[in-house]
Amino acid sequence: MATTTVADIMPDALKQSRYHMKRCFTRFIATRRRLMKLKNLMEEIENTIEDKAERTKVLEGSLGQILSSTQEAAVVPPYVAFAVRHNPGCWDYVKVNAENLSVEAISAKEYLKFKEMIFDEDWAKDDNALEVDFGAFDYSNPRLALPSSVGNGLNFVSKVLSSKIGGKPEDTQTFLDYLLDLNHQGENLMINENLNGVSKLQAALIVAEVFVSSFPKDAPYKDFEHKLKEWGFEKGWGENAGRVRETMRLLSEILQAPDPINMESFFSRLPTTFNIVIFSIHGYFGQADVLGLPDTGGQVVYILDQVRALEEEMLRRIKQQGLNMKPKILVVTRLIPDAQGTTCNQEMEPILNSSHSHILRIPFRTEKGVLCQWVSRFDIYPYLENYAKDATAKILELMEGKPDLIIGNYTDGNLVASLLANKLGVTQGTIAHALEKTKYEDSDVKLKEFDPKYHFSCQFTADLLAMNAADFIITSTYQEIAGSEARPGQYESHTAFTMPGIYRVVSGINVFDPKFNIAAPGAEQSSYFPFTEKQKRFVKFRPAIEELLYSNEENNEHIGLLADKKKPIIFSMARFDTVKNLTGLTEWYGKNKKLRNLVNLVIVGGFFDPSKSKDREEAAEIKKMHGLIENYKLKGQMRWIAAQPDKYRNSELYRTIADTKGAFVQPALYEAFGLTVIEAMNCGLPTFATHQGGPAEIIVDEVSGFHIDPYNGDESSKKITDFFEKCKVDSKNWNRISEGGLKRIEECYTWKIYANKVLNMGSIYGFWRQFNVGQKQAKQRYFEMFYNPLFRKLASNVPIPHEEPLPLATLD
Ligand code: UDP
Ligand code: LCN
Repeated sequence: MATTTVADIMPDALKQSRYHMKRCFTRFIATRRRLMKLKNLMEEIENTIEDKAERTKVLEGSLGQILSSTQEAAVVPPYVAFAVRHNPGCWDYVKVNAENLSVEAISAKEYLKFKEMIFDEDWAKDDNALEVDFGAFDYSNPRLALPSSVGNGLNFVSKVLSSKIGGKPEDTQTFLDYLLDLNHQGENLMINENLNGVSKLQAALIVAEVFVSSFPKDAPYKDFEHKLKEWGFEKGWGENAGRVRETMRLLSEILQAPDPINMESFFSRLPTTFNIVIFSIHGYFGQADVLGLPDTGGQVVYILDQVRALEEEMLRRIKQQGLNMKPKILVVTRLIPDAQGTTCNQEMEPILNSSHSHILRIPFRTEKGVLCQWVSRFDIYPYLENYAKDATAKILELMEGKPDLIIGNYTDGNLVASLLANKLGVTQGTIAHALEKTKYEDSDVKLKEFDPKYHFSCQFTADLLAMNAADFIITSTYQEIAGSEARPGQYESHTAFTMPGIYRVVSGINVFDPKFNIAAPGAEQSSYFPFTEKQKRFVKFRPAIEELLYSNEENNEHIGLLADKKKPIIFSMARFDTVKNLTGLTEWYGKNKKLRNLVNLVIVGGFFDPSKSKDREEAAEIKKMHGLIENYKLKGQMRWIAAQPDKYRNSELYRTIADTKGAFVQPALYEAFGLTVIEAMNCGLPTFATHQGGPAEIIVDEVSGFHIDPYNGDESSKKITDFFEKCKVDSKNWNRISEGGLKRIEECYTWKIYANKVLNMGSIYGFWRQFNVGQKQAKQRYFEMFYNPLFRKLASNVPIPHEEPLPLATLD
């Protein structure tokens, strides 16, 4: 279907089954549902063509192919408009006249209008309704073509850059100007004005390389610094003669005939990044006792581990460059005066196990003063503009100048990062973890229903602005960008969508944009290491863990008992959200007698008194869990432990479960990435994880763990049962999966791999910006046009809590 469109093949396909299709389309029109998902279409087809053999025949061939790739259909009689996704990122839209089955290709815009007709007819018919078209600025930018290359932007950009540098002289000059500009607080690095021409640089490199070769490889830079400086070379080439020579050779080769491998390697050596700012604003951002507080989960773990990894890699690179400056990383978050016993009311906090990284907290300011209490991430928008202003001043003061790289985290952090990066002209990366849009079905077109509670009009606008402003986007998985065969990606869902009454996005983001890069996080390996590394084990936690799992007492930390202490344990740990599906797992276990005989169940999460939860979803889950324990009489085989904030103890808990020859189960209905999955795998604990989202990519089914279907409990619990039955007869089975998991982690999921990739992105996209100056400026203007009249207005509709704010002076 790559060259022929759906509009080309659908007429014939319909003709071949005209009788049945006529009836099906009549039924589509007759049904009261106007926005139909694939499952609804199939149900209607099943009800219309009752004979199975007949139906199978109709659904064979191209008609079946089109229907199975259909994401949804909008029914506006006499038309049924189809949105067909034949490959990740590749969509076709058609409208079919239900009366005569004529087919016509339509644009994304026309399709969106069909949807709007269902929810807001006046808006759909308004010829002057606001349309957003970020694609209009991308005319000159190269794009990836293959769905399989999506998320590999760095590699693509290196290729494009090498062909540019080897091409027009003005592009080579742009490269030279970039090198001439490299400095640290005004001090030149790499080259100075003496080498301001390409041929001058080439000639100097030849002489310098011969000169440096006369020194022993380990001779320090200072031994030959003086001579190099005379020729126009500054510090930054390397710490010793060997390294300097290699870097010079790389540059000579690039200037002679550039190639992407040398480009990437040269850019990874360039001294470009010393100061980084990371915005992670919402939630309780702290280093202890915060996990499990509202809006506070894996993102905090991710940012703190990310900082440590980036700092380590920056220190390594700075040393190799022969420089002695110290890197600085600031994680900028919100200061919450009413800190609920956490450190979130402190302005500055050094990041543990780092030497040069800090948390900087800046309060939310309103007209009346400083906001004391926590606010939900959904209500955060009215404060962000002042926040960005206050943050800018403080960052410039603390860093004694501009940062080299600004990274945003989640919608709020990304918007503030964009405001700051635009203002200061600094390279910007964004991270989303999980975009909210795909979490709630039809959250765009049903805006009127969702907006009062979630303020998605603000959130989707902020997301759209930030993803377009960013120089590069870091994602944890492919599915986050472009989904899977069956399901559109989180970013992909921002390509074309509509919020009736506000605006219609005809081109929001393109998943083939080379700004997308997959850099998966890791788990901090000094805590999460294999259970077999006996000498490293945190033995001091043994008694506490023994008590937690096996004591006969029930208290406010654990309820339920494990009568047979010899059985392996299946273990799960998560926030107590509905989507995490811990109650689902408990029910699967409760129902499966075989599994109950084979293993015990341990769940960590939440707490036991639903009346103490501020979160409606959490309270409902707690009640449900009590009900399940009761109904399935689980006491004796199950232990429910309240949320555990100590990561060191938790790591030992994973390992203790591995000692029992148990398994970790992550049964979420949807999981964006799933840090617990890689934590368990790092500890050598065989893992069963949801196939909905990130874990489907992390685990290779039956090699490094297992995929389970959270919507099919019987099948999933059978898969777990089969594993433990097999382990009983073949003891090697458990080890095979444990080792497979560890191997997978080493190959793909470590913070070292992550930090290396992200710093390379900072360096290469920092240069890539120079080639797109005009386009970037135009986009920035578009950003401002949107931000000023539209986003500000939307944000001003979000209510500010009534509580008395602190007067500003109180915090000084
Ligand atoms: N976690 C924890 N104690 C708990 C529940 C979770 O320390 O009681 C940690 C867990 O070890 C992991 C993070 O919180 O590091 C959860 O991250 P994940 O990506 O699995 O889910 P999220 O909460 O971000 O949706
Ligand atoms: C948010 C989530 O929902 C998880 O799936 C991720 O693992 C976490 O952030 C860290 O990226």
